[in-house]
Amino acid sequence: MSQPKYYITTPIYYPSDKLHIGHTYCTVATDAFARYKRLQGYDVMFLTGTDEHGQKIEDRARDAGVTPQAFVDNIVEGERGVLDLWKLMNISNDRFIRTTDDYHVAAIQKIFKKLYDNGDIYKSTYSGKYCKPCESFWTESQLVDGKCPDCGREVQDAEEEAYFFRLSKYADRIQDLLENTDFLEPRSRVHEMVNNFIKPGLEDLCVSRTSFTWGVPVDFDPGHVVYVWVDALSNYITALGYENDRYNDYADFWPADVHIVGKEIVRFHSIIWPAMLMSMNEPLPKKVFGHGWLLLDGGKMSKSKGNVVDPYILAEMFGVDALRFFLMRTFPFGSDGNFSNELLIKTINTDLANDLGNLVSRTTAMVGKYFCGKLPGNCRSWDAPESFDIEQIEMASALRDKYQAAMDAYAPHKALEEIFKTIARANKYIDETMPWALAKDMEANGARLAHVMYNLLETARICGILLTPFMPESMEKLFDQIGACACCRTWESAGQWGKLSEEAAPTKGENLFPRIDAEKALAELEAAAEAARKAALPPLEIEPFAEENVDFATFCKSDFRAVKVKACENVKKSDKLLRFTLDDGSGTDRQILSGIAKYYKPEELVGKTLVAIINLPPRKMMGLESNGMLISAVHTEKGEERLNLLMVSDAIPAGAKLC
Ligand code: ME8
Repeated sequence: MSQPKYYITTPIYYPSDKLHIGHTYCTVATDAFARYKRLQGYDVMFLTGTDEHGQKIEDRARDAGVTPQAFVDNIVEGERGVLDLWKLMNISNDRFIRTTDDYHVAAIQKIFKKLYDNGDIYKSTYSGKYCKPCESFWTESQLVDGKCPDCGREVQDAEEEAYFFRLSKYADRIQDLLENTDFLEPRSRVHEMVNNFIKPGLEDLCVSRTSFTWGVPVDFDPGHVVYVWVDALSNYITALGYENDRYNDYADFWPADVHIVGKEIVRFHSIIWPAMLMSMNEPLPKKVFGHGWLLLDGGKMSKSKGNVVDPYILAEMFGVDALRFFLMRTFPFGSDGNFSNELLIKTINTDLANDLGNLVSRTTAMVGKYFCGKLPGNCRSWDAPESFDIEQIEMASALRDKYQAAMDAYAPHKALEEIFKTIARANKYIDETMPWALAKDMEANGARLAHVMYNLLETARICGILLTPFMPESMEKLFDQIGACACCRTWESAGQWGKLSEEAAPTKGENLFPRIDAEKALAELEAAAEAARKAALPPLEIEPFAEENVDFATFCKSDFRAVKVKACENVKKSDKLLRFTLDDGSGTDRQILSGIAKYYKPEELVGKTLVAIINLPPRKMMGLESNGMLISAVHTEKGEERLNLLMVSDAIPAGAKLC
């Protein structure tokens, strides 16, 4: 019998910045579903990739002084780029598409032409706002305070020639699809789509642009590039070989079983994408699932807010599996959730180090201690089971079905909750059976103790199988420690109590999930976040320019002179002030106090020729009189204020006037 097929996708990522924990959340979830289906015996196609066209990328590349292709290549393939991150996170995608791949670009041109030939794409004019200096078109909603979001200057009304897709034609069919099928989940998203977008009237969609060039060219009308969402959404079929010869899996895998997407792009996947497929007469995906966002301090993470969480740092500190587990265990998949380092550490310590880790290490240690690592035969059954024996066995035996129901409902957090209830039950079972008391008289209680151990190992085995999609590497270690052979690591065996061989030889191995010292870890994370915040700051900032003019006569009143430093010392009891004794050319020493001790050592300034304004009224500081002010240049670098005293050539005599 041929294996059933299963096709699952993640959104393809914009490589405009490095990916953060929010992106990782979506891909880890999809990976867990893909692994779950493989465990069940499906022939899975799991697709992810990158969405590399559009004005944003073109602009970012220009800012970086590189070509758009070089820019995206660096974020996708470069060090700690998208590919590196998915490898680190153990993402098991079967295919990776880049929308700049030649086969995809050629297929997009064919798809655009197909929509055009079907009469669903027509030429018209797109009206928007235009910023002349930037040569950029903007929509009303993209403006910031009514001005260009890039340069802040005034914009003007403008029109550009563009192609439009007849989205309005499909409004009724899409409303029916959303309301009367389970195409879109969770259900709450259906109301949002219908009420916010369809009922107010679905407008035709602008699907080509002429104001930038970084996109797939419309081959029958030079100067136009295909709208980035038409390009991006089509990845789900071009990656299977639709309208190209690179792959040949369309017949096998389309329609997709599910597109997993974040909530803000549900609109594109549940309205525009089905309309495009309807126009092309292709089957619709079976489901779109819109997950929630990981929030930080109640808001969405974004590079511009400087509040992104770096998955590399977390994976390196806590381990890939622990991070994957935390993301899926903690946040209900369809809703938003607040990320915090405290929560991450608490979850790892409670669930993994305490509950699961302890269950495995205590059990394998006891088998080692009481039975030299080998249980006696007949340990599977027991003639006079206690109520807690029965409860433990029944709970573990029923676990797979409950888990399956939760996973099939896209509720991985519920599947994990069931597993951890079973693990908590097993730890309680140790307290109830008191193996250490039984071990005091092995002759009388050895068989009973062996049965208790078997029940614990068997519970760990079943939980281990069901945890594999979430923590693949750690569960391999768990299986090795409890002595589970290949045939009792399968999906089928997770539904069968008693599959672990009585011949199994458990060994206590390394600690699967070491306990985290929360205080130390939080301090390290805070230091790493601070370093990242600093790195994200603009490299150089200067004071804004004065808006008001001074008249020339006023300016001429300021008397700037070259002064030579005769002596310089720290002012007692002040960590800010330096006291300068200056030759200003008058024949009498001038004293100036300056709050620059943070920037200079007094001795390094002696002999230098500086600039001072000398006709400010005298001022007292720390009991000393200051007659004037030394001129310095101030700017900010990576968030830190820098100051440089203005020093001029020593050839300039003391007292020379600056004008
Ligand atoms: O949207 N929490 O790409 P993208 C949870 N290229 N998920 C988050 C998140 C967060 N804090 N931040 C981002 C795009 N995501 C398009 C997709 S598909 C044909 C084209 C999720 O890189 C976001 O919801 O901006 C989306 O599903 C995914 O990361 C990619 O976002």
